[in-house]
Amino acid sequence: MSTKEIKTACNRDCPDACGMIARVEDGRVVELRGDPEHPVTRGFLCYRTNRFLKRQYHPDRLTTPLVREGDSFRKASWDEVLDRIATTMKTIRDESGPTAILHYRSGGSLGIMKHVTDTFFERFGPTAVKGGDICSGAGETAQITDFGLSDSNDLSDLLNSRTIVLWGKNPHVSNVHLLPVLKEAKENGARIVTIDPVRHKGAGLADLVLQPRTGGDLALALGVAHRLFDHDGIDPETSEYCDHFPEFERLVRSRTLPEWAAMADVPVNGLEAFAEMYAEGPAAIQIGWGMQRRRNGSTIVRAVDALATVSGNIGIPGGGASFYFQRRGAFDTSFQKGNAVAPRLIPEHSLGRSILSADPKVRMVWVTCGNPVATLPDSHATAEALRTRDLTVVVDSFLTDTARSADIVLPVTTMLEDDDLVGAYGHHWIAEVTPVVQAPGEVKTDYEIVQALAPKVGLKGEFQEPVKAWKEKMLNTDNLSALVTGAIRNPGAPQVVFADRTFPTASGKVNLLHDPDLAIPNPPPDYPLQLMALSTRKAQCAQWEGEEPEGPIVATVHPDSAPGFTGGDVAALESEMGTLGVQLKFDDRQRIGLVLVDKCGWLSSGQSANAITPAWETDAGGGAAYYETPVRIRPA
Ligand SMILES: Nc1nc2c(c(=O)[nH]1)N[C@H]1C(S)=C(S)[C@@H](COP(=O)(O)OP(=O)(O)OC[C@H]3O[C@@H](n4cnc5c(=O)[nH]c(N)nc54)[C@H](O)[C@@H]3O)O[C@H]1N2
Ligand SMILES: Nc1nc2c(c(=O)[nH]1)N[C@H]1C(S)=C(S)[C@@H](COP(=O)(O)OP(=O)(O)OC[C@H]3O[C@@H](n4cnc5c(=O)[nH]c(N)nc54)[C@H](O)[C@@H]3O)O[C@H]1N2
Ligand code: SF4
Ligand SMILES: [Mo]
Repeated sequence: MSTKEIKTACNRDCPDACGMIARVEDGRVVELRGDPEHPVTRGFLCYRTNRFLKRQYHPDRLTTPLVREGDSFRKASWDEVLDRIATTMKTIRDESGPTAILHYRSGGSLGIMKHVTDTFFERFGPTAVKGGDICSGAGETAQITDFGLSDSNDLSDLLNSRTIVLWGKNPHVSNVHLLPVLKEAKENGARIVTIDPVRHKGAGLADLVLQPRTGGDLALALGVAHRLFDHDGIDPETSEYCDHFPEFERLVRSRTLPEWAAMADVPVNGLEAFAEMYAEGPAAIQIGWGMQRRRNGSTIVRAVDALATVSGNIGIPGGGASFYFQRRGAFDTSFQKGNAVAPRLIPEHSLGRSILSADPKVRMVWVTCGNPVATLPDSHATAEALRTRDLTVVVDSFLTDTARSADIVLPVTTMLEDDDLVGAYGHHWIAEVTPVVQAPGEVKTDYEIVQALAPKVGLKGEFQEPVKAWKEKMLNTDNLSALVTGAIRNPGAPQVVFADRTFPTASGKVNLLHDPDLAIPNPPPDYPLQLMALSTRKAQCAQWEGEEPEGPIVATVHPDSAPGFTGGDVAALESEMGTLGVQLKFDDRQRIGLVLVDKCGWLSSGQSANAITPAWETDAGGGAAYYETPVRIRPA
């Protein structure tokens, strides 16, 4: 028996980008564990990747290309499918121009090599691509507007904080490698505040818990700033490095502190307690990704940025308003121009309806690293849009909801078979993804698919380069060889971002929020509850590790949100878009008015919250306002 242990990295859409060690026996991975030498991974993986081998060796994995025949699929050869795809692509480009082809890529793998697939479509067209970003577009746009850049102090810098605010963030589920840092910070004497309308495990770490109304964070941030203005908590140098400071002060003083507290629906003494802790800095705010998926999501992040700035917490150790780490910061992908040259952007938050109504028509869609039918709002429209094109190609390793809507499905490698590089959006380390085992059957990597297709559409040259050449192009060679022995810290990443208090904005100063729309969207009286479909530790978005839930989806509510029902009841959850079967679970720690379910259940299992979620856009950045769907509970 041959046994070896190989270092690799996790490429999943997760802030942590863990270092992993794969134990391989006779060509089969028998164990995956966290790399103890990776300073962020610290030797452990999350619940879902600890179970990844179920997915790796799942009997449903696709091993050959599939071609639609009526309502089902037949197996086909690569030659057959690639010839058909190439012919269709060229015909559509001749007849309708490349804008009639949409290349849609999501976060199935955060590998940097996936940019090469984008490049292929750019060179062939450029074709249409998605516009906006449903995941983090609102928050990133907010931070770019305020600071010129969205980046964070080093993760370990939290150990310099006196106060850490988890603002709309659930690290026990979505960012588990933040937990050891938080625990260490606590041992050093830091206090933790959690601010989330949903009561989750993070509250257990906290010295103060606030549960504002959803979207009320804007008022909460301004209320805290109000108290800082009245209690000597403002950095005296603020006006030197900020634009719009007087307007920001006017905005903050346009309401009294109790009025801001009422708008946020938190007790006045809770807001005051938070402001007192925050004023005793350095104070770091960890801005969660969930909070910005709202119609006022970008404004909320701008208000939080402004609070962090005027309190003097930007550009200092232990401070910050951390939303994102520049995960591509160590890589040069300038060979690809992206949205700058794309002739057409199809808004991601409303992908299905936007394809259906596009004029001129979108005739072909290529989906890679994504399952938009399950994961984007308005699942039925997305499925219909994909089913009604001249050609829809889906590249995946499972017959997902999206693959089921395709004409051709191409089988792709998993992260244990791929060859790539990853950066993280939750820390500054980069690592190499190593193919630890061979792909089964006729499975190819995304790059191998492009390599095979390129000559058939008249693109040669760069797409015949080996992976190593691309990696070297994207990262300097010395670093590439350093990566073989494990992760390295991006040498260009700051320890403290904006330490010199100059900002890559037009004026070089922080652009403080000053003229926001203060309205907080409310559900209408006939659908008085709000549906929030949130991340679960059991799944990576719509990848359920072979444990897809069955039966009605569990909906957690405060008992007063469902009068006349009892916990355990099966009920119908209705929105204006349709009905979802749910089983009610009562939890009186939750806010009245919220309905909590796991995100990204499959449409084909009747579990898709997105089937009843309208395609609402965030106020900036083209995000999806996932968590505002007005619903009501009816007897089943
Ligand atoms: N286990 C697991 N981990 C994951 C994922 C997964 O599917 N499963 N998904 C990954 C992905 S795609 C991403 S983008 C990241 C981040 O994934 P997210 O799921 O965005 O994670 P969080 O940043 O924790 O944000 C969720 C929190 O935001 C809160 N929130 C929502 N609305 C509001 C509001 O109005 N105010 C406040 N204060 N809070 C609000 C929710 O109640 C929730 O606790 O995690 C990744 N990690
Ligand atoms: N209601 C609601 N919906 C949400 C969210 C929410 O909070 N609420 N969260 C949203 C967020 S933050 C995000 S980021 C999206 C995520 O949306 P998606 O990115 O669509 O999520 P996944 O289900 O992870 O789909 C990724 C697919 O890529 C495949 N894959 C994995 N590796 C590779 C590879 O190397 N190549 C190819 N071609 N495919 C690969 C996987 O098998 C999987 O089917 O979901 C969003 N949807
Ligand atoms: S999904 Fe995230 S936490 Fe889990 S192993 Fe991958 S990078 Fe680490
Ligand atoms: Mo995401």
